[in-house]
Amino acid sequence: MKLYDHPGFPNPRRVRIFLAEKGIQVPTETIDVPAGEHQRPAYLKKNPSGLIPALETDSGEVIAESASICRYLEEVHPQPALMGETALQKASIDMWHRRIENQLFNPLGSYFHHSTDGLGDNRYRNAAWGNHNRDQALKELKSLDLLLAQKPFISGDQFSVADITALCAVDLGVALGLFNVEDFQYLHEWHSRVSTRPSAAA
Ligand SMILES: N[C@@H](CCC(=O)N[C@@H](CS)C(=O)NCC(=O)O)C(=O)O
Repeated sequence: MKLYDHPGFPNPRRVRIFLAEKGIQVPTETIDVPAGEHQRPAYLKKNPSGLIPALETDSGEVIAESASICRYLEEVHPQPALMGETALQKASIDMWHRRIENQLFNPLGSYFHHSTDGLGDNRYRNAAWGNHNRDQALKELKSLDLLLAQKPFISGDQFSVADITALCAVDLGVALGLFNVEDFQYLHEWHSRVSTRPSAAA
């Protein structure tokens, strides 16, 4: 297997943390996103979406989308389970994972691309849309804070892929200067719990 990656970027980090939790080591190849390598034919041939991460399997298939890469890794390395074991756990983790992606991670990405210099390229920008997404993400953080007052991890008692995606999103929001985790009591406690896991350094 090989992971197309870029150090410091939040979506590839989701996969790197997932791999670290599983104890799997996979060679990585850095795609120079700031230099536009992800939009060049050689990479587009592997992943037509032109985004990272992507995982190339030993048989040469390419899987993109962080959540789908994690799904594949969970299937080929089921333990420790990060996407649930019972039907109910699987559905609950999937539900929270989708919410974190849709209500927090993706809005922060839209804020980054529309309301900041983003990747510094000439793509379409709409600052009002970016700010709307920022507000959506901040609203979701408040809701997560309430949720985490009742349980240690996003989907319940067990650490899961939903926590991984939430951690990468929260760290992105902090890096963008949008909030401090200390401003949210329970989210702050959760953040300390998940950030001190060795995988968080990935
Ligand atoms: N939905 C994709 C999003 C991937 C994504 O947006 N990756 C960013 C890096 S964190 C990227 O490749 N950005 C390049 C660009 O927007 O041109 C996933 O979940 O993996």
